[in-house]
Amino acid sequence: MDQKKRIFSGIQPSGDLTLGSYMGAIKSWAALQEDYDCLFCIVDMHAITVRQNPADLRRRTLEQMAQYIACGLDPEKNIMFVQSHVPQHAELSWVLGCYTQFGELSRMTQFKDKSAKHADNITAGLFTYPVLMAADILLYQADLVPVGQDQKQHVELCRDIAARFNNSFPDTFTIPEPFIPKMGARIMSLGTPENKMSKSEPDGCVFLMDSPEDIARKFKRAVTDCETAVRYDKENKPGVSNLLTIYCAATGKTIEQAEADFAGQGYGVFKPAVGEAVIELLRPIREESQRLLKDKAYLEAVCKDGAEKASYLATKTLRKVYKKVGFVAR
Ligand code: AQP
Repeated sequence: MDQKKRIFSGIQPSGDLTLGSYMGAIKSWAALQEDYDCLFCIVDMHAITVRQNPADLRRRTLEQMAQYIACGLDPEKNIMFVQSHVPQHAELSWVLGCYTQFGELSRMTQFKDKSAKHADNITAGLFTYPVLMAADILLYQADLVPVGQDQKQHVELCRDIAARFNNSFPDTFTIPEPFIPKMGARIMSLGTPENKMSKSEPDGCVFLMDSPEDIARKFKRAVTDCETAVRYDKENKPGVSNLLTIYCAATGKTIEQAEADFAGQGYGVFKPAVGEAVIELLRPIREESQRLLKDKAYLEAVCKDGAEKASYLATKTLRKVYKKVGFVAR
């Protein structure tokens, strides 16, 4: 029997998970778990590349595990773990950093964007973030990395680092491929639909744990335009197009069906209907997350079990890497 391909994927606990995190990433991960050998990580070490409140980071990490499970990721089928519980990520990151050029990291657009946003705190960690991401992937010899458009450059760099390392030390790393799942939708902010819905920018975000009342209110206030037609036109009608994308992702309808549903009805009917579809989509996820969060011992056990399984795989790679670069065996 063919061995399943391995996938590594992670989300930073840098804010509460949003509708964008779900529709753009977690929902498609859930569809992959049957056919692939998946590792789903909560990348808390990446989150501290910008300042975090420690109590919030701790709370969000456990909440994120509950939400992964509530969204349909199965801890029995996948390796689900917290990045900082597996110290090999930091260890491999150091070695890979010594095989990465300063110039390569300087060209990363996410570094340029984030350093502009956090101009008072441009840390070495923010600069070397892609090296840690390469370590996350290469540690597990992942074949595929599901990524949004904004992370594609980082996966390209990871491939370059792996190829360079393999060139000096053959057969060390699997070269991973970026993988853009078919179902992934890019969800924009409800307030500024030109920008991505981002969990570290709460304005215009719908969070997975929002109450139905909050969701309804947010959709009623969503920015649209001064026309009345519900029509998909990303260029000229970014707000309405984003709402249509959300409505279709929530209901499984096509854009054409959705446009037909609201033909001649105006935004006063359309916006609350999108809100309603999202309320029903998120209701079971919120309720199951709340149930799981009451069972802290279970969530901690999932994290512990995941870290042990991840660590077993990570140790094999790290041992090989240490030997190849010339470190004396412990
Ligand atoms: N709005 C979105 N639409 C579609 N996909 C999204 N993702 C995030 N927001 C949307 C996808 O989620 C995965 C993990 O994201 P991440 O948290 O590791 O990093 P990010 O993309 O930088 O997410 P945020 O919410 O914008 O976080 P901050 O503000 O902390 O940087 C990725 O696959 C991403 O595409």
